[in-house]
Amino acid sequence: MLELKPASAVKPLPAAKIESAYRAAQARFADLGVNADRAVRAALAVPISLHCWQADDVKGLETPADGPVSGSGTLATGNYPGAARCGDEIRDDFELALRLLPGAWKFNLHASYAETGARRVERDALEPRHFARWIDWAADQKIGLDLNPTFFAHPMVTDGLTLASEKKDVRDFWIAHAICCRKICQAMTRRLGQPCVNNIWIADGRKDSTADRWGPRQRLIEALDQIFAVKLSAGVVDAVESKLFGIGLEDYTVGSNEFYLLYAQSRGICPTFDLGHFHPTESVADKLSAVLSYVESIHIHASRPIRWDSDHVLRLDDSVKALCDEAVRGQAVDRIYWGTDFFDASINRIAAWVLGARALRKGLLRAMLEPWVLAKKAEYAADGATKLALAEYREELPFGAVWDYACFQAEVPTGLAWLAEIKQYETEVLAFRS
Ligand code: RNT
Ligand code: ZN
Repeated sequence: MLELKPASAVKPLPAAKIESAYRAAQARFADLGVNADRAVRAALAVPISLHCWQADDVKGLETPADGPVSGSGTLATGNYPGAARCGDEIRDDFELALRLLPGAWKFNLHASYAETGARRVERDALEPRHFARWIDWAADQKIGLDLNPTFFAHPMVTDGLTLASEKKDVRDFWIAHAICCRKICQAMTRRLGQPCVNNIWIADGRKDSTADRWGPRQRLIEALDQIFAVKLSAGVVDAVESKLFGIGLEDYTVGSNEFYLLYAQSRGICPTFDLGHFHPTESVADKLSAVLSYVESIHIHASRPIRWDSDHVLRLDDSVKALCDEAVRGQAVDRIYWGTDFFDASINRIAAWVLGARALRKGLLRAMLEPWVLAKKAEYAADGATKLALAEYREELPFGAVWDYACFQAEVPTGLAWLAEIKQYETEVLAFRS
C-alpha cells in the first residue's frame, strides 16, 4: 500500500482538536433541535455484523474431498496478496479490524468456515463442536456470531439447484445442512447471549427461457417448511435472502423478493434485504416502512452494487444514507439485524472490511443527527422549499466532527489513521502469506 503524504494527513487528530471541533458541531446540531451526544451514544450501540468472507474471498475452510468445486453462486475478483488462509489468520485479521472500528460488532460466519481438523465433515453432518474455536474466540472478543448455511461451491449443487431441486436426495441433503446450521446458531446464541441470525441464501435459478417457474418455488416452500419445523431456542433468528438474478442464472431466481417476502411474513421469520439484490432504481430504504408494518424484524446485508456485481465494498453512498435515515425516522433501528456483505479481492481485504463497516456506522450516526422534526414540519406545512433546503443543508453540517468524536470516544483511530495501522500489518504480517 502506498505511503500517504504528508504524514499529518493520516495521523490521529489530537484530542483537544477533536473535542473543540465537536463542541462547535454539537452547538450547530443543537440549533436544529438535535442532541449530538445522544446520537453518538445511540450510533455506537447498534450491533453490526461483519461478514467473515471478505477475509479470504469466500474460499472457506473445508477440507476438500472431491477436489475443487466451482463457485456456483459467488465470485470474488482480484488477487491482491495477503488473503487469510486459515481460521487463525481470519481471526487475527478481524482482531485488527475490531481495533479500528468504533461501536458494537458481531461476526458473520458461513458454514463453510467450520473447523473440522484434517477430517472432512460433510455439510449435512456439521455440529456446534465444529465451530467451537469460533465460539470460544467470539466469547473472548465479547462479540456475537451469526451464521449462513453454505449452499454453493459444492457437488450437491445440481443443475444450479439446491433446496429447489427436483431430486429428493439433493433437497434432503440441503435441508439437513440448513437444520445443522440452525442448531449451531442455537449453540452460538446460548453461549454468547446474543441473537444469532441464520441466513438462508441459495443461488437456485435458471440461465435462460425458464420453462418451469412453478415447480422449483413449490419445492422451495416445502423444503423451507421442513427446515423451520425444528423448534429451537428464542435467540435463533431465521432469515431468508432474496436476489434479483445471479451470474449464469439471469432468467429466473427461485428465491425472488416477492417469494421470500411473503414466505417470511407468512411464517413469522425475517426477510433479508441485500442492497445489491434489487433493480438499480429500487430503494431498500423505501421498503422499511412497508415491510416493517407486517414483519417483526428484517435483516440487512449492506453491500454496494456496480452493474452486474452486487458485492462491492460498502461506502456511505445515497442508498446507505437513505436506508439509515428511514430506520432512524421509523424508530426501527432495533428491529433491524444489521450486517455487511461484500467481497473485494483486488484491494487490501482488512481495509475493505474497515472502510465498509465504518461507512455503515457513519450512515447510522448521520441519520441520528438528522433534523427530521423540522423536515417533517415543513412537509406537513406543504413548504417543499424549506424541506428541500433542509435536506441540502445536511450536507453542510459538521458531521465529520461528530464522527471523529465518536471514534475518539470509542478509542479507535480518527480520519485516515486506521489506514496506517493496516499498512503496517500488511508489511509485518500479510506480506508473509503466499
Ligand atoms: C449472494 C448473497 C449472499 C452471499 C453470502 C456469501 O449474492 O448476497 O449473502 O454474498 O452468502
Ligand atoms: Zn447478501
